[in-house]
Amino acid sequence: MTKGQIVAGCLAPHPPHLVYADNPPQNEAYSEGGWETLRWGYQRLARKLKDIDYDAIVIFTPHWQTYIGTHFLGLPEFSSKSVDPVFPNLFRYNYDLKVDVELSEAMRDAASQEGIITKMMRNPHFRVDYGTITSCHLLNPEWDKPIVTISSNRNTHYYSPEVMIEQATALGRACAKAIEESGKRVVLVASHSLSHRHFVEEAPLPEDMSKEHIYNHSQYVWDMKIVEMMRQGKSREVIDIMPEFTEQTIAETEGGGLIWMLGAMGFPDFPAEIYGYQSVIGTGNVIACWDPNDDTREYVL
Ligand code: 2X7
Ligand code: FE2
Repeated sequence: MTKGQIVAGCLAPHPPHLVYADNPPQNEAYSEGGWETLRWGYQRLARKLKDIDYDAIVIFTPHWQTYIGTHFLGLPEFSSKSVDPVFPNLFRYNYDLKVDVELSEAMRDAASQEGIITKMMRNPHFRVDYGTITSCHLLNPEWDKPIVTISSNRNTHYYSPEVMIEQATALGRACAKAIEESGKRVVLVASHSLSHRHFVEEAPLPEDMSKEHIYNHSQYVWDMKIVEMMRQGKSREVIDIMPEFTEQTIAETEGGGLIWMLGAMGFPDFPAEIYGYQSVIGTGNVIACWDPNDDTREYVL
């Protein structure tokens, strides 16, 4: 069997506002648009992924929070309505998604061998979190690939950012090994924002772009520092300054997604493709892709 491989790694933020702004038939809310910089960036990345031959999407989300170990989706299908608990006015999305259970179990086994506590989610009534739904919808609106969601074990809160780096890196290594042995071609997705302070009051019209801006200048400066390092291929350095970045900007990196993904990819030293940066209700969001193929990697923005 040919070795499996990671064919792309995407940093894919999941503000539900982006799905709301798109008005897909699955979402019950209606909008007049908004956040085009991110949505157009997502559309471009989705077009790139269409040209890549791959079997499954593996996504790590900070909105499936588990306190005892790392959990993996473990049934072939999940369908329900996903409602954002903070923004139910924007996001009530009817989903029906397929899971690559074989790959999920293989990653779980590999993670267990690394000493990580794990569990398969076998409850058919489990509601898949809105981070998974939003990032997957925007990267692959056709939903024509099976996915695997991996939960975020709360290492940062329970222990420290340093322990999260250790654990999420080990998990990434384990997932990469399982992917290699599976023979499958896989897209990895870290679903989260960068800086994460957000306004506590919503504009009367959420998509009123005259009200949208980054929470404060220091959040912006931190985000740009991280984006610049991504552009320069300094993924290890991004991880090195992550504890301070996370603390200063309450960044959603605390969930471990980016660490997991870069760890699985062996901390790439090639430049990330940047597809867009924009604030959503004050948070900082970048869409980025690490394409390991020298022939297809682009300078996007
Ligand atoms: O989960 C989110 C987020 N990460 C960023 C912005 C707004 C809402 O939800
Ligand atoms: Fe989030």
